[in-house]
Amino acid sequence: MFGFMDAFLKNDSFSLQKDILDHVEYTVARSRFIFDDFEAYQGLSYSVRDRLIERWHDTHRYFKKKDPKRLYFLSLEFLMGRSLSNSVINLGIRDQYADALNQLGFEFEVVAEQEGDAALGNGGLARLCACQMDSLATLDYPAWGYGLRYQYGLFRQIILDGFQLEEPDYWLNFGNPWEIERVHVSYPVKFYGTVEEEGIQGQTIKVWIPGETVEAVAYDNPIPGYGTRNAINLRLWAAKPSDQYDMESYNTGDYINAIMDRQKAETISNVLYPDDRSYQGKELRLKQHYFFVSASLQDIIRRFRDDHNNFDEFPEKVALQINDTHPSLAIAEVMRVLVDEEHLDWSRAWDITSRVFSFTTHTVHVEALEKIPVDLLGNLLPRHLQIIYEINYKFMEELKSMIGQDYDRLSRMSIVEEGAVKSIRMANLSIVCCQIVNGVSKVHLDLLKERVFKDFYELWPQKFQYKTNGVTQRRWVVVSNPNLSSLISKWLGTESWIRNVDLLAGLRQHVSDPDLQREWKMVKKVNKARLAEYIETLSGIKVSLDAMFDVQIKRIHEYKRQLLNILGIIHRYDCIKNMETSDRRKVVPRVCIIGGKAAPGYDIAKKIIKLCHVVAEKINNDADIGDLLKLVFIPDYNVSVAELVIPGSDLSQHLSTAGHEASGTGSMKFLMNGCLLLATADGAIVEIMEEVGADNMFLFGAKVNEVPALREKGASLKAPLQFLRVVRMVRDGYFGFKDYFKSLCDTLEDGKDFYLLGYDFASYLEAQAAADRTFVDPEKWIHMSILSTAGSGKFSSDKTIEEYAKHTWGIEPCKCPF
Ligand code: 26V
Repeated sequence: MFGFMDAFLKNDSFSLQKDILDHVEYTVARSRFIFDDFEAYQGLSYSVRDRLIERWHDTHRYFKKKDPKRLYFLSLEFLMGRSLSNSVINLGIRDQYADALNQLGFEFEVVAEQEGDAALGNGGLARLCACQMDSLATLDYPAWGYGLRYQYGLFRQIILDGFQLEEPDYWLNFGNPWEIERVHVSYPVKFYGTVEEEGIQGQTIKVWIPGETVEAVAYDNPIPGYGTRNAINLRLWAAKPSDQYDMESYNTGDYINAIMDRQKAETISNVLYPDDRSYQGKELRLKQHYFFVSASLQDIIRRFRDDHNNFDEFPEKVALQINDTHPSLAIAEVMRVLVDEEHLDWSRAWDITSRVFSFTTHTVHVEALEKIPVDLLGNLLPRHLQIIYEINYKFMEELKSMIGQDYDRLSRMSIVEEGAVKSIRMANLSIVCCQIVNGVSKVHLDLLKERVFKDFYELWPQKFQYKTNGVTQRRWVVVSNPNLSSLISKWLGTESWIRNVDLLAGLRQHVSDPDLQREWKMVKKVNKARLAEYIETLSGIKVSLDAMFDVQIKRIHEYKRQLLNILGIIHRYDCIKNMETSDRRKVVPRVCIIGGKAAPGYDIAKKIIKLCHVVAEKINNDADIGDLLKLVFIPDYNVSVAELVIPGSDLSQHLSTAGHEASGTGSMKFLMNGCLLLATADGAIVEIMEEVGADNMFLFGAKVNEVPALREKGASLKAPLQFLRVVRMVRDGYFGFKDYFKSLCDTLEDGKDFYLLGYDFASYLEAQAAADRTFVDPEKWIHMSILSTAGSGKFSSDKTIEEYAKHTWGIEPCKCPF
């Protein structure tokens, strides 16, 4: 008899080999007798995809049968990185695949290296979503991710003569085995036009007569959980021309131009905006937002309607998470559907809408909050603008009844900002509508309450919560640091920590065991060797494995203070140069590694990259210095570079001026990998201190509550002499490019040093000296390193997701049986 389970694909080595070869031959269309590493990657990936699809189908059939409340996670950005290793590990068949590949004459690691990164996001916010998707799948939550399928992901960073250049990331060039195109899942998305009034059953209703239609086509990306059969979906939308245009095209008589016009529709999902600093009112960007929101909501509502016909049940069955304000047009869109299409009265529609949405903000920077010019919105989405005005009118009335005629406060809280460019404040819209507004760390919530959203907090304190960010230990330890992963499992006597991260704390009881310490050190050494090899291939620089590998990798921003790091390196260089040769023996050798992209229009950030290169050039070629100090800039930092660099680092730096980093998640990845942190007490670092103990880290700098008063002091806040000296070296052209660096040095002058590099410099150097002292005591260092990993459990995205599920979304696990 052919049983149900027999229908599943088999995972023995022979079946896997056959599947890989079949895909090489029939999907990739290469001969099964001659194919290269890349074709092996393709064949392998398609065979993994088949297995993902099986689980995906079962999971969705099961969700449909059980009809639990579902979470829909809306984000304009997801930084997924590579999928192959993560997928086979989560499916529990990595070793079987490695063996099958071996039999075919290939090596798993080499084949996995063929995959490019899916970089559909800028930085922290986008990678967080990727980690959270992994946790949602692993913890069996009935969740969907929705995003945009950009054809061009985040630009590739090229370094030419030390300057950053941007190249397009046409990541789909070589195909993408991880997605499934759903030609039949598509929705029309409308733009422009006018709003008219119509009478229906004695009532006047508003009717939007759109002027342009674009089709949104779904591409599904299965996300497998670890240790479960569940595989959830990340559905990304691509824009295609709509058929509804055809008649018009024929009528114009200009066939070729009509086709070209239709083609323009595709530009909507063409490119990811690479600036994560401030929102510029660009029509294309707004179009992207609405395109994404409209398609996702049509899909969500269609699914809801399959089993329900009363929208009062909507909040019981649906949770909509808006990731930052970028998807917040969804609020107006749900209102439009309920009022205009479902003909619910306004207050019933508002009651439903305000119970489905929750909102997480990822910044403390007021200038990064989205503001959409009213003219732009009114032209592109006239009905939505009316709805937002109506929401605001009702909110203002309610507010007046609560706080009276305090016009300053009313205007601060208004969704509509008056001024030279009248705009819609999307954060205000989101706060007014959502029952829960989340920050991403404890400190972030404090800042939201005291500064960014103070007025709202005073009005609705109960709305404001925080869920400390987390990262997935599956990707950041199991996939990227397999040696450490095996070591942890060996010492804990179980692999269960991969799902139950609290178990990591069990390492504490072995922290003084010399065997663990030796093995721990060995793992680090192997990872450092791998990183050193990578550095040599990239830059030709040979680095010593005995040196401390000191790393700062993240987007380049003034507030993240890569400049402080570089000035510290110049200081170190200067000290070594001025030392007696005999004293140089006492210097702790360092390899300083910096990596990160600057937004293409961010001039100062680009200068910081150039400064790093000229300083590196000088130091690395100075025969006096040798192995005592090296500086390496790693170009084109992305998720897979992080996977290589993090396991191989000893120390990592998180230098944001206190009060500027909402959370920070890079620090958590280093922590899990046993790298020590040198950091300011900012964002989630404050909570990391609570978990691993301040004496297991190197902390420095002004505290969050000290920063405003320090800024008040302005020019009277004098920087220390060492600081003035290194800045002067740059200013005077010691590293060349004197004129070019002038504006960068100007940002550090007394009274202009907004990010307080001068003020924090002395304590930064002290923290660096403490790191040096500790490094020469390897036993102490390893001790701190083990305790870092042991204390990292709280920063797993599993924890974050459980909190969201319980306190924000109200969803329960729905585990698909085998
Ligand atoms: C912001 C903006 C602002 C306006 C226009 C376009 C645009 C595009 C992307 C972004 C995202 C920046 C926000 C971000 O990545 N925040 C980071 O979120 C992390 C996850 O919560 C957090 O750990 C970082 O501290 C925070 O900077």
